[in-house]
Amino acid sequence: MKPDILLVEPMMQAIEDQLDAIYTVHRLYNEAEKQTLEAALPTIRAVATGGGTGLSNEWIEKLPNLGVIAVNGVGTDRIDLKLARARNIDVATTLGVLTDDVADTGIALMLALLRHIAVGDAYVRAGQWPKGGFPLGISPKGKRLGILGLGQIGKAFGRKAEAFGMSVRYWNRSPVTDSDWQACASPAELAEDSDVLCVVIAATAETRNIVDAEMLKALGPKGYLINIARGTVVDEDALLTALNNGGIAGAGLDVFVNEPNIREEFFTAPNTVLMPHVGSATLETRMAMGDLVLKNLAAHFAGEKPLTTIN
Ligand code: 8YV
Repeated sequence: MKPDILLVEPMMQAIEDQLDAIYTVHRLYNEAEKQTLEAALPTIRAVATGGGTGLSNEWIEKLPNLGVIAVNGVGTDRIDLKLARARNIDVATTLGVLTDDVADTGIALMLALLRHIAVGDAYVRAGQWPKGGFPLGISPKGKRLGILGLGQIGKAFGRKAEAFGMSVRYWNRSPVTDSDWQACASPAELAEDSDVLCVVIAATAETRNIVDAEMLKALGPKGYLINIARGTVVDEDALLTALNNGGIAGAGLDVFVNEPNIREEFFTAPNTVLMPHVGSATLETRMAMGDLVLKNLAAHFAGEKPLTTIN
């Protein structure tokens, strides 16, 4: 008998094939399957889900024998970790395998913003080139990069930005002992001391809207914001106001509140580059993430603690 698992959102076909070979997979993202799930709920001992999707308390309550939530990502902001612990449910992530690709997404957003890549592409396609007048870009060389949240991804972003000649400073909730970069005393001080502010901080109740109107003001009219963390860590009202009023120079955003149905004001906001939450979305990394999800599930069903349990 194959064990029953619940798959909340699609994974790569190659990974889903492996899941199907080992488990009876109930797909929550499949409307027809969702309707007939009731009978299987007590038999489900594991859930695989995405970082941006998580698992609601309502679903945790529906699964009395749940023992592990294997997250295909590193974000756990959509999972009540305390409730999971109280229920003896391990929450395991794909810590470590997506670091570089998420940081690369941030670098790509930054360069796209500074060098008008998306605008330039549209400009050439629209036959505007012969008319001239394409704006000059901004060089990253010699600019100050501020990293809000110096975890693995923040450190990778900083190292990559140094290769472009940027100087790095950061703010982190707890002291960082293994970095020579300058630590700033507060998020606002970091913003004030940055030309580009990269947000890579974990989304928690404490960091909700941490990038607020005050921080954007500190970043200033020449400052650029990059968000590769979660939409909820930025006050979107304040951000849209700052973009529209020239309060900041621009924003590169991979994450938003209420994805994928983001606020339509972003579609027309000036000096923005928008991506559909693709930080870790490369073939190689999604394969590595999927493999780790498979390993974490296998560990659980072998009676062991999943290696990358975080709660
Ligand atoms: C993925 C993420 O897009 O790691 C995370 O928390 O948000 C991303 O890597 C997501 O987990 C895939 O569903």
